[in-house]
Amino acid sequence: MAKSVDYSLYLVTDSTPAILGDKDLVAVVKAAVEGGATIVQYRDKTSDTADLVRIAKELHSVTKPANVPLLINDRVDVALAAGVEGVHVGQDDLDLKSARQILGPNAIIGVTANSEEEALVAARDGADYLGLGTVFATPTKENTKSIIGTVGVQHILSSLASQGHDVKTVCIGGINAGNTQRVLFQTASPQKKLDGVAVVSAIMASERPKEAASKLQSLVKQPPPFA
Ligand code: TZP
Ligand code: MG
Repeated sequence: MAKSVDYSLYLVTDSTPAILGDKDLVAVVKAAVEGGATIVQYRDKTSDTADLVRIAKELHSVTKPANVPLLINDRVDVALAAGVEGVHVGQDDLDLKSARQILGPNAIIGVTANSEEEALVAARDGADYLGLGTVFATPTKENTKSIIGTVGVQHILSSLASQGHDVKTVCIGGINAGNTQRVLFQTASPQKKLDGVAVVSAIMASERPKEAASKLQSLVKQPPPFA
């Protein structure tokens, strides 16, 4: 049974000065949630374990009252220790089945997939959602394995549908207010469309994260003008 989670505007955090600037991480996430982010992933590649748990708990204190799930990037142990709703794992992280064993059936577990094969395996193994991408090249994550474009995302969605998988999907990489509607439109097939878009810099780098989230949320919900 699919969990009832709104993936429409998925915020992935970034605490690096190049993106966050001198803003406060928790304040930005709070503003983004107020603006319309529906799910948040705490992604932090530099803090030590104790800080990760502490910051995750702080973020949870702003996401939980809003009923917005908080997931932790990479680290199942941190998700467990902080008592958040789930994790997002990449292909090189703890495997999905082990993450599920540790966190249990109610946890939200997402997996990065940038090929049809990765997507089908993760769907088969019980991922709640897939993060598809990288869609467009982005300075936020330079060492991405491959840029798959909207064509690549559409291909994966079609093969998931043809194999009967109802796993939820978002895409990530270079998504912003200027291309959100086009991405949703160009990746959709009659059988399956994205459940949302995932963004880092479009919200985290904004001086007005609440407005940035609100704009993105309205774009995700509106049919594109060229449909
Ligand atoms: N995974 C693939 S691309 C990416 C991640 C975490 C970064 C996306 O950042 P932005 O700023 O939304 O392009
Ligand atoms: Mg990872």
